[in-house]
Formats: sequence, C-alpha cells, structure tokens
Amino acid sequence: MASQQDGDDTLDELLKDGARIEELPDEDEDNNSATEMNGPPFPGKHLQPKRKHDVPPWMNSATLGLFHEDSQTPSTEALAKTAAECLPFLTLEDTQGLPLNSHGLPHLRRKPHADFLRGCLGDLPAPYAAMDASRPWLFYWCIAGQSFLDEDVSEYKDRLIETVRPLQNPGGGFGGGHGQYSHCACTYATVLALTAVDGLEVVDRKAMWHWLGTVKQADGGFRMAIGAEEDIRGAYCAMTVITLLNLPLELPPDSPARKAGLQSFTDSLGNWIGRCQSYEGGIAGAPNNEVHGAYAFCALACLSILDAPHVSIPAFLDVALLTRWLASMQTTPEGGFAGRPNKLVDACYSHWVGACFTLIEAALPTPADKYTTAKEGMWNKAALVRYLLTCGQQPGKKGGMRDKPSTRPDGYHTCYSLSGLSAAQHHHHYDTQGSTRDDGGSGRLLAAFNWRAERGTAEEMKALNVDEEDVVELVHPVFVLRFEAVEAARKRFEGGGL
Ligand code: FPP
Ligand code: K
Ligand code: ZN
Repeated sequence: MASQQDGDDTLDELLKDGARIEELPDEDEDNNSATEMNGPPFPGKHLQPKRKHDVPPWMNSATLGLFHEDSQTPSTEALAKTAAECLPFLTLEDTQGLPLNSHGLPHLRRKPHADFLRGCLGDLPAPYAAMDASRPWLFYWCIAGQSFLDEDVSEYKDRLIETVRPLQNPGGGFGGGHGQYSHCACTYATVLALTAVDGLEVVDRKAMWHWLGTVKQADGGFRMAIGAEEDIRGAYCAMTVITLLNLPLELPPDSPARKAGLQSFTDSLGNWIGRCQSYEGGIAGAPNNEVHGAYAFCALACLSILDAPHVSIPAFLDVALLTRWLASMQTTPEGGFAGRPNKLVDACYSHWVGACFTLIEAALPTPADKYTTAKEGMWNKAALVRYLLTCGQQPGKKGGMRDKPSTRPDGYHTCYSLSGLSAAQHHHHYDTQGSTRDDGGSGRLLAAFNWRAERGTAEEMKALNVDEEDVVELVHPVFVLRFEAVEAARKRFEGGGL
C-alpha cells in the first residue's frame, strides 16, 4: 500500500474519511490501475500535492474536491486574488503602521472608527445623492455603530427625530427620502435608529400597523413594499418593527391577507421561512432562490422573534444542515465569512453569518450547557477577530472599517464588523425562564427580549488575541442594537394599545 505522501495537512484532514478513500485509485500509479485500493491518500491524480500549482492553501476542504487542477474560472481567480491581498496583513508582514496590542495584532481603532461614523452623519459629498433612498440605513449604521463602541449617541435624538419625521408616510411606515413610498427596509432602519436614541415617540404606530397589514401576504410572507418583491428581509424587518413597537399581532381589517383566511401577522410565517431553506442547508431570500448568509440571519432572527429559538428554529428549519452550511461560509486563509459558496470573504458577513451562530447555538437541544467559553463553539472566533483587526480596518487618520483591504471603509461595513466582533467576543444566551408572550396584557411576542449577554472573560480575550480596549459592547443578536436600547423599547410600549 502506498505510504502517506509528504504531508499536506489540509489534504490529510480532508482524507480522514476512510469510506471515500478506499474507492480511490492509487496516486502512485500513473495509469491509475485499481490494483491497490486499500488506502491511497489522494483522490486521483488531479489532486496530488507534489506538483507546484496544486491545491492552493486557501482552498478549503469544501471546495477542494471540486476543482480540476487546470480549471481556472473567474471565481477561482477572484478567490486567489483576495487571499493574496489579505495574506500580508493576516501574517502581520504588513501592519499598515497601525498601533499593535499586547498580542501583536492591530488594536481596534475605536476613536478613528467612531469619528468616521460621526462624519458619515454630516453633510455628504455629491456622489452620495445616489444613496438618497438609503438615508435611514446610514442613520442606523452610524448611530448603532457608535453605540457598539460605547459612544454616547443620545445627542442625536432630536436631530434624528426631525430628520425622519418627513420620511414617515401618513398611511404608515417610512420611505427612504421625502416623498418616497414606505418600504420595509427603510422602516426597519428608521425604527432601529430611533430605538438606539430612545426616540420612538415620533412613530405613528397605528398607521404603521395598517401599512404592515398591506404587505403581509396570503402565503405567510411579507412584501418589501406594496407591489414589491416578497422576501425574507421583509419578514424579519416587519416582525422586528411589530415587536419593538408592540403593535397588535392581529391583522388590520383591511389587510388583503385576511381574504385568504389569515388573522395574525404570524400566521403561516414559520412555514414560509421553512420553504426558504434549500437542499444545501442555507436560506434563500424566497422559496427556490439562491441561498445567502444575509438571508440566513433574517430567517433565524425572525424565527427568534416568533418564539424561543430552541422551539421555533428546529420547528421550521433543518438545524444540522443549516449549521453545516453556515460553518462552510468561514473562509481560509482569511478567517472571515463569505456570503455564499465560492464567493469572497467580506467583513459585513461577520455580522450576517457570525450572529447566525449566536442564534443557532441557542437552538441546540440543551441550551443551558452549550459552549461556555469563547474558544468553544461552531466557528473560529479568533480567526474572525484576526481578519477584522488586520484586514478590516482602514489605516491612517480616516478610520472606518471595510469589506476587505482593496475596498474603502463605509458605515455599513463598520457597523456590521463591530457587531461581528461582539458575536466573537461575548457570550449570548437565551433565558429559557422568560415568558414568550405577554399573556396577561398586550399579547406581545416576548421571546426576543429574553436574550442575555455577558462579556467574555480576560482569559477568553487573551485566547482571541485582544486587549481590553479592543473589546466592543454587547450587541443584541436579534435586533442588532445595544441591549439597553432594546430594553428601553420593551418598557416604553409595555402596555400595548394603539
Ligand atoms: C449579494 O450581494 C447579496 C445578497 C443576495 C443579499 C444581501 C442582503 C443583505 C446584506 C442584508 C439583508 C437584510 C436586511 C435586514 C435588509 P453581492 O453579490 O454583492 O455579494 P456576495 O458576492 O458577497 O454574495
Ligand atoms: K459583497
Ligand atoms: Zn459587504
């Protein structure tokens, strides 16, 4: 039998799977004769690691078996280019002049990032006119992002309220700009930004309830706007708004979904979300579409609003298949996450995929004794932290965080990089003692308010190679806000009513 070749650890790891190996031809035999079948280490000639250009180290085990040695595609080239641009930073060969922490990694640049986010809220240069419809997003990313760095954001309250007042439509909901139709994403972003500054009094809750009734669909899902696409973002955005504002779950009398027999915003919703899971395990924006990590977050967070995660997630999703898919989104060598298979690492998925692990770990059968240290769990937290600190931070005076080194920083990537850091650094768990429904009063769904978090310990921060000043605040895994802000919204609307 052939001896194990001079080691490629990745391949050795991959080929532990004995059943598959036994069917493979002996790679020592050029003619691939099948005479010796008891344990050759490599699956056929095309993956022999001796040849210089075989098996680039950044190809992970999930992709490894799929490529022929000569197969070059735009995807393989883009993956190689991204690995090459990140490696000098990951290895600290190039530290970009950033101040280093006691473990040799760049410090989290708190002050420059906070300044960057503050700057994004001022007057913007002309090219930003194209982003007019995304203004509420900018408010949310930049205000919430600052709060994740423990900046006081209450000073934004009056200005934010006056800025979003004209974006609210008389029929309910918020548009992206003055005179624009209401849209679930703009409404979600506005409500989150207002929650961050405790400014929800500006929202017309009754009109909001009516408008949300018009986007609820007969099949259980939600459209993004009247006549717009029905997708999982709509479901998560709508249920977030309903829960934070404590709107009645009962559909308004004029909701078109009532004609199909639905009575509540939650009717058929879990089933509709379940239909978005594909054979790969990931979650698509709508049934039968392509899966994406950002949609996995929307699905898990929406289910975590509907009920306790260990109840609602396994009720509608194949948890094992989804976990496997999520784990395969962590890229090597970068250590960050990609949004979909064979695509590139991008810091924003530190949140969209990273927070999925927080939610799905709470869905495991025995929530109480799951992973108890930051080193344990289903994903490599130290690798994500390393990617964000070495590749994700813009050097120089400007600050801000970015998708990858070749891109510019922006509010979106800064906010979601910081949220991803929180998922990696802290403990989040679901308190199974909390009630999931305000049965004595308003009927509000309470599951999403039962999340608790504790800061990672000093020992854990050491294992993640961060110092105290590189640690972000605790971020709520469902609402992506500081816990204090979520609690204030819960209390403000405790009584219900419109
Ligand atoms: C592909 O972009 C991205 C998607 C298909 C989904 C994006 C959705 C979100 C980021 C968030 C939605 C959530 C809410 C709450 C509105 P791409 O092709 O540029 O990126 P990729 O190559 O990384 O997939
Ligand atoms: K992208
Ligand atoms: Zn991104």
